[in-house]
Amino acid sequence: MATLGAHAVLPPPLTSTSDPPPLFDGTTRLYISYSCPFAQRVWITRNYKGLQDKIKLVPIDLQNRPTWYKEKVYPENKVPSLEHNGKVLGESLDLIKYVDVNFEGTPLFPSDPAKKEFGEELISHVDTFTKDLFISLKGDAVQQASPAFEYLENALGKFDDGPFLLGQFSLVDIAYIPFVERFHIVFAEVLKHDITEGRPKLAAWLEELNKIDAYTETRIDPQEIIDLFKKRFLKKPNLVGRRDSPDSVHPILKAQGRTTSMATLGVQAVRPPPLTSTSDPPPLFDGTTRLIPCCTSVIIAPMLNELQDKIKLVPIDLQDRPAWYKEKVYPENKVPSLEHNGKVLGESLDLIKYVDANFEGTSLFPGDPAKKEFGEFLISHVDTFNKDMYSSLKGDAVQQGSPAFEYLENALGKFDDGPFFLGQFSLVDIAYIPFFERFQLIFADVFKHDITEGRPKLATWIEEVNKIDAYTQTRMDPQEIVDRYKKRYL
Ligand SMILES: N[C@@H](CCC(=O)N[C@@H](CS)C(=O)NCC(=O)O)C(=O)O
Repeated sequence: MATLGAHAVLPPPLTSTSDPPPLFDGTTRLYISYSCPFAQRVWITRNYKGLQDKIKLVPIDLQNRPTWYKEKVYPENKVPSLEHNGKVLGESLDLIKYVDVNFEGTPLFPSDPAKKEFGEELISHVDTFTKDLFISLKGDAVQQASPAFEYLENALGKFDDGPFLLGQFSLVDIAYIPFVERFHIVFAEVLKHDITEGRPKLAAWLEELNKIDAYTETRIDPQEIIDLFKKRFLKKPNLVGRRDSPDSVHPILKAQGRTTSMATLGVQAVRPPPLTSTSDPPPLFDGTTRLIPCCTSVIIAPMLNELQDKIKLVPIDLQDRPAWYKEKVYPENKVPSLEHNGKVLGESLDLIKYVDANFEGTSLFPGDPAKKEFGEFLISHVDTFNKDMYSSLKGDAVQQGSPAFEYLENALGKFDDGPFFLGQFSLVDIAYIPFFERFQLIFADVFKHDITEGRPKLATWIEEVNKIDAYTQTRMDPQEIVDRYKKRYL
């Protein structure tokens, strides 16, 4: 991800075994910890004013702090601190003003008296604001934190010459954002609550801030924030309870147009339970057509064709696979497979075509030669698409995944008689959607990146696909997808 990529070029933190820098040699040094929101304020200020060459960043490892930091640099032993002109200064709110006034670069505090006064008021309120947020975590966080976010929403309405707290970007935004960023992530991930919901100004503010490199370069991995909060601030059982509450709707579910969680949809309830190593085999080759499904793609076709009665769904538990599956059903021992007319067939891309061609119901592949050709081409590309996506997860995913999504965006421009790849919904959409669904979740959840941003056709496509019951019925719980991916790929 971009933010992690940025860290790659940043210096490693100094630890208890690191030598001190040549102190008081005339260099201006900003001591920070990469994960400290207070330090982040000064770091953003330095970046925004373009002072990268003037103020040297010295990250230290707070968990394994060098003793010379307290003894020789900053007796308070906290970050941030700034070594400048033979002195060391601390306190982030003082430091952002100090850097703004004493260094070159765009001034970050307005001179207009009304803005100045309101700016001072907001800055003097920020400690109360953060304290209220931290306290909210001990109770019903969503409810108790609400006044703090409402305060910001109201403050954002004060000046209308820009989306920031004083209209234009200023030290006030810098004072608030490191904390809002953390609570935004934690509320979304842990409490399944989007703090920008019903707060359009807050939403716009975050969106605009996320366009400012000086800030985005200072962000840390959201997972690190979640882990830290879980460890330090989120031990209360009522919060853990909320996580699994069937009433809470994951923000990404909402983004996908779902208004209720999987649990309340009862989707799992109507699906037969997966067969395990202790389950008896079904009465094989008795004339029943059985589909052993995997990822959702191959289930969709029968659903859409209303073939539920014709094709029996037999899920198996891959983690605890019945031995008879390999021995008697499908020697490849993979899913999906289809038992039909005394034979067992495999390979999802072949199966979707097979089901489409050999069963009744709406045809899912167009007869038009141009569409047919492009459809075949897109289907033959889906494995490459997936491979590219999986390898992007190993690097700077947002950047490396981009060409694959651009490919889809372009493909969606080919036929204009509908929002799908071949205009109307077809096997091509079915081939891509299960993977797209997963990557959309992972990118949103892990990399805080909306893959439909700047890709209007892709946004419409996913919106339209999400209206198709045959597909939505096959979706898994997003949290399960995210957890699995994190464990396996990230
Ligand atoms: N009020 C200070 C707070 C700084 C602060 O608490 N920093 C934390 C890291 S986020 C720290 O250095 N903690 C180390 C300690 O307290 O020993 C400021 O705004 O700069």
